[in-house]
Amino acid sequence: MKIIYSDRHRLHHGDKEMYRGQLVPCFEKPERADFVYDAVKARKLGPILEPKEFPVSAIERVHSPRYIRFLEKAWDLWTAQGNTNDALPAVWPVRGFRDDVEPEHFAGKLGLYSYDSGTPLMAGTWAAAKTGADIALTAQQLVTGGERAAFALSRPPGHHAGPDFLGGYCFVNNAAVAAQGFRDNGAQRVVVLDVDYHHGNGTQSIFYERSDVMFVSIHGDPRTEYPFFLGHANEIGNNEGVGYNKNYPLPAGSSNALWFDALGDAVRRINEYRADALVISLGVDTFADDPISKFQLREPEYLKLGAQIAALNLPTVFILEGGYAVAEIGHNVAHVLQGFEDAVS
Ligand code: OKP
Ligand code: ZN
Repeated sequence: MKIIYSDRHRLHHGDKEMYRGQLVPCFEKPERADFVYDAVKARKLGPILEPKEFPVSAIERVHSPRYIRFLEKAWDLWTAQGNTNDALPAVWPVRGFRDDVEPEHFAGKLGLYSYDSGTPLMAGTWAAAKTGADIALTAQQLVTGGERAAFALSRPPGHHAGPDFLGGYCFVNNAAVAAQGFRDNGAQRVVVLDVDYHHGNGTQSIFYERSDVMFVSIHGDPRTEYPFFLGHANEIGNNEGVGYNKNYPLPAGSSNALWFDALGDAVRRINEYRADALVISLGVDTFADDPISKFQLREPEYLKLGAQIAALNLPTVFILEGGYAVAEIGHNVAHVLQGFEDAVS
């Protein structure tokens, strides 16, 4: 399959994130994409292509314009206050606070448009995030144009970014941008299947009241796992979207058998939905040795996952999300894509 990649991911290289009350080196770092690049290249999984550029309006199909305006100008506003280090939020409008008035002070703006203190923003963040969306849209357009599948090899990840907020290392929701791209290019029904260890709260929020994009996620139970405040089984959608959101929260430490039971049920539901296109939020922080996650997948499971995705028999865009066992992330991603390719050919 074709692989879409740009060096511009390097423009985003967070220094520290808040973790257990301390600022620690960011888990989400440029080397992640380098290892994935090396692995897909070594395995000759397909040609590696540069993204095309798309108008920002394509991103605003799933994110609010005022949020995107903020991302575009955030670094300039932050440095205008004399700051040179990464920006991290420290105050948020929780229950009962106003979110309709954008504060003038940058600390207030950043709090309004974020939900955690683990997602540093720097000079190149917007450029890297914009390129991530371009990569997702380039992959989607290739698949709309007849390719069986494509892989969007980008970072930072996107599935925690909601309609108007950043968080969880995510700024622009690449999977949502790709799903909307499919819709805007004629697909009637699109599925986003999120197999990252963490619930894709941003993607769920974007499509929660819609029946034309079904969101399905297998993840660590939010009672104990990040992002803690969304991802429960009883979140089934709202209004038009009722029945088109499906969560499989699994206990931290779950066996691979349990994980594949969930995938089997997800596959059955996806088949029933009769989608025209599929977007995979491909996080490999489900890996047994991931430093921040607690599932147990390894090579055989990643090959099997790829084969089961192929069996859905849908035009498919894979989007890179999490995976923090940096030295292994490339092999883990490559095994999913290899399992897919072996099953289609
Ligand atoms: C992004 B993705 C505590 C550790 C967890 C956020 C994890 C975001 C994961 N600061 N921090 O879903 O892989
Ligand atoms: Zn994750």
